Amino acid sequence: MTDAAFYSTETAWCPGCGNFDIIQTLTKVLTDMHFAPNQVLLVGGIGQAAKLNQYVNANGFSGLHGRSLPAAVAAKMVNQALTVIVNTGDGDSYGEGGNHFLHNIRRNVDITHFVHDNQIYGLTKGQTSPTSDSCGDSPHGACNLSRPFNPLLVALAAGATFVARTFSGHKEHMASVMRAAIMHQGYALVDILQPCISFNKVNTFAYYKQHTYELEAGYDTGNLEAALLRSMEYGPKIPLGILYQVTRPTYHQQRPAIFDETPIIDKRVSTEPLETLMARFR
Ligand SMILES: Cc1ncc(C[n+]2csc(CCOP(=O)(O)OP(=O)(O)O)c2C)c(N)n1
Ligand SMILES: [Mg+2]
Repeated sequence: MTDAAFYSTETAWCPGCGNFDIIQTLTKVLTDMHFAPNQVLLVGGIGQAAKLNQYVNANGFSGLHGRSLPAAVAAKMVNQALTVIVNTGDGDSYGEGGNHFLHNIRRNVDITHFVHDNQIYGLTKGQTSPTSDSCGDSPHGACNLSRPFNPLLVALAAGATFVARTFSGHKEHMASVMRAAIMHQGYALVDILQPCISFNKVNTFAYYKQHTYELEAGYDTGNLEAALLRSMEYGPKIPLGILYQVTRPTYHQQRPAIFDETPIIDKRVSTEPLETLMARFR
């Protein structure tokens, strides 16, 4: 199978948008990992990034704004055989979906969360998002009078078992991080720096190229303190790579009585006890 099996070309994205690099890389990774389209569920909320599932030939679900994670978690709970991947924006994930972000991390459900972080509300034409730079650093265009949100630091503090960052302009790096995140057992967050060429004139392709660096070979992904320090590097130099990865029991593994090898959707449910009960009220 080629990645064309996953990819359909009609999109509503602006020519040059970083979302194209993300969709091309993701479909290639899924193909290289030998997934068939029916084995994958792609989930989004609302926004330009969130539309990705509508352009890929796999199972898809578009939820309400900020509600991609509850939908993804629910799907995984009833069908653990599915590979569930969320693709959605920084606004959808960290703003409107902030509470779901925090508490679904704690559950460690085995899903992958790719946040297309263009540091702006793209679909609604350029308002400030939680990750927009502070107005002190970036007084032009959308900027935060509030303190910018640090998703990697928050995810680490909430107990995420896989925390990474990549850049849509480095396709090979993005592919390797995506692959590792999909293979990870448990919740995996990948914050993908992504230029919004129409509305974010500060955090451009050139800006990310200049301001990012890859974690050095030998970096210890099991060291939480080191990961916390790297997650706070956001300014002249932003680290790219897997900041943290540990093995911890997933939501399913902690509840073996409910989640055995047969997914809930394949379990036969007998209505007999219910019918007997209802018969008493007739
Ligand atoms: C409940 C609700 N509030 C607000 C909106 C308007 N709205 C649609 S998309 C969006 C922001 C999307 O930003 P982001 O998640 O960063 O995605 P991007 O378009 O940048 O990829 C907002 C505020 C909405 N559709 N529903
Ligand atoms: Mg955005």
